[in-house]
Amino acid sequence: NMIEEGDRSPRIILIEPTGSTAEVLLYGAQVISWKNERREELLFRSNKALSKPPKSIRGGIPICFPQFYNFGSLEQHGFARNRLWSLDDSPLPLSPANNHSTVDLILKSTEEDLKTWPHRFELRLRVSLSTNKLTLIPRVRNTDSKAFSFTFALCNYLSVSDISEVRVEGLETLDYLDNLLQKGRYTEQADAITFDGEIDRVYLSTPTKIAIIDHEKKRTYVLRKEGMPDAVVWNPWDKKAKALPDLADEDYKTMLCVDSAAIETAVILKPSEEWKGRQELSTVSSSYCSGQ
Ligand code: TA6
Repeated sequence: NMIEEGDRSPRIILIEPTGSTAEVLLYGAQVISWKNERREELLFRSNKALSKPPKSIRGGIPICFPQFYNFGSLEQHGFARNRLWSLDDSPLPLSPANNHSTVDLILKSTEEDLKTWPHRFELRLRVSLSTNKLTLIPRVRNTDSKAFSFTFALCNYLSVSDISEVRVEGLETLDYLDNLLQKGRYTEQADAITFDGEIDRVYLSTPTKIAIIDHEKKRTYVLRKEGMPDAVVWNPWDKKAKALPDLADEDYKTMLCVDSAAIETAVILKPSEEWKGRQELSTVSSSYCSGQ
């Protein structure tokens, strides 16, 4: 076995016929790059990212499991993003069209993990790349003899040209939990979400489609999700960015996290049951999107 425990370098590179690419680390099953056919990077990744495990890289698409946030004795956002995953040798069937641009990864509970989270599980992630589209399919199987519950998120660090010019559509009128305010539910009043300060919210039971519109780049990211009813919206803004050791002071201007998540209602799995989620990130030019 050439892969050392904790080594962050082993990665899978997906390439599809138009030349777009994605890079997935075995460490955390973290997608750390997604480039379109013009080789433009679509995911934010911090240049100050700490290069050594156990901390996952700040950027790309880290996975939060078995919890989002930091309740109890489990580490913040769970341990899945800080473990070395393996290639899954028993994946879901694949359509021939996706054969060359898909990777299936798996993380199984270890004896060590059972000490902090005493539930045996198999967590799988399929990453598929097609023209203008990156699809992630997470699955969790209960391989234990008792039921367990978990919360989950795919944290999409999107690369934007200027956060003050970004608009998010699809979350208006929804209820949300606000990590910056006192506990409780709030209701979104704005027609679309724009950004002029720190934001850290969990929008609840969102529509399956959310659009993140980058006016300056004339690019719109469309996030479609299933099985993950909530959506986290996070930007640390200047003060919090300064406080984060793995983020440069100005980085908050060019990133926005919009996560697919199951947070408010934990997923409950009985023995041998499986949960499956799905998210598709795609890009369209904004002119095409307007009026939709
Ligand atoms: O809602 C997003 C969030 O939970 C924020 O509170 C912020 O801390 C962010 O995730 C990053 O968390 P991390 O553990 O990756 O530093």
